[in-house]
Amino acid sequence: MNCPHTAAAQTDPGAGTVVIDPMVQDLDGETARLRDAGVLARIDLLGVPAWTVTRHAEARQLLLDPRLVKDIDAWGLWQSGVVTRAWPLIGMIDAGRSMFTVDGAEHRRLRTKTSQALTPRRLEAIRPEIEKFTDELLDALDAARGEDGVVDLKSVFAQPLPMKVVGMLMGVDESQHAMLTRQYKAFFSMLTPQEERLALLAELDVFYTDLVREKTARPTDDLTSALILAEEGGEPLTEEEVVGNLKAMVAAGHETTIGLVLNAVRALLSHPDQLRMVLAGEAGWDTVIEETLRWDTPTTHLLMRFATEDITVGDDVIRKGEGVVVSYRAIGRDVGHHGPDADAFDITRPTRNRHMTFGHGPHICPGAALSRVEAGIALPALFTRFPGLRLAVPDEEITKLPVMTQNDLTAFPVLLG
Ligand code: STR
Repeated sequence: MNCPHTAAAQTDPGAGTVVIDPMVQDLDGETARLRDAGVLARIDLLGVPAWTVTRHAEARQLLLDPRLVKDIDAWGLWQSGVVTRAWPLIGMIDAGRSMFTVDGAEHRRLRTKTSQALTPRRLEAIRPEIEKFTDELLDALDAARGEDGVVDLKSVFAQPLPMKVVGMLMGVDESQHAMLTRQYKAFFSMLTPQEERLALLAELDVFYTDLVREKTARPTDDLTSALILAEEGGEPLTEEEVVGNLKAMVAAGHETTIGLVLNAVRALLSHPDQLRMVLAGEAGWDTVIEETLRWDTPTTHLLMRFATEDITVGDDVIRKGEGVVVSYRAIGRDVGHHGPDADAFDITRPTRNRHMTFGHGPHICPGAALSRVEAGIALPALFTRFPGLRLAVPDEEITKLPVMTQNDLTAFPVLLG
């Protein structure tokens, strides 16, 4: 697609380059093309060239390589002004100073408190609250049934649940959840004009900065307050750093878990024999969660890292200053790692737990355990309450949102049975 917003739009993607479709019309076809393009593939992101890594082993190696950094100032196309804030994907990279954008010792300083707050043990304390949110949303689902019995599982259940959980963790009031849901939907959608996206990011910055100032004046029992409070020996984070971490947590905690829950329900409804196994107790819900994470990853492409030196991968060289994307969907479908049937959903697959959907190395998802707890509560509760749950339309009619980096469904109409 030609992108009128970028200076790079004039350059034709070369032969062998996979053009990533902003409308996400054929995600499986695109994933197969990426896999066929090699271990490292050249991609075109709305007129901007980058590398992507499509294999498990090489992605693992690159994610451990300190020569790849997240600092946008290491990007040649940014330094030269070819990529500007007019590029629709810029918000995925230039997201302010936080644990998402910094490396090395500074990264550890920004991240430690967050990862410590999200260990499986610490999460046990909030399990009852997640169960309560789940029950309330199941009631809401029941009540939202239309005359034809149809209800959208996304907007009434899968979407509000993670927002409530991350809102509680970070101390974001319920009254703001609808606003945040609306803003993130517009942020991720490629149909949103770039001026509008930049405006909403600026509004969100004001919102989060106000929230951090409020918590600084009156700390409460949440992770945002914990990030603000300096502790003996520990170096306090600046206001900008707390704001950056807060917005990273809300954006990541909200958007990715929707995908995990919906994709798991969709996979089970389209593989009724496997749903039967789980309901009969022959396989655990954890097998469904792990196989969904591998097969239908919430994050399709993770933008972006930059080479601070030339890096050789097989026959290719990533030149200093070039950008590298990690294509988690292609990696989950790596036949070299998961076997020749990698494109099949199979909860009994031996490599089911050996996916890399949460990343690897220093930036590995700090919310991984939280998302597993959320899905581990939501999925069994949903199928226990509504054993006759089924899709209200043929599966082929379910569409993806026009979001290039996330794997997100437009809606998920169901009959509760
Ligand atoms: C969205 C915009 C913003 O304000 C802050 C961030 C930082 C964290 C990012 C988030 C982004 C986009 C979705 C990400 C998340 C971290 C994990 C999540 C990339 C850029 C994933 O999809 C894995």
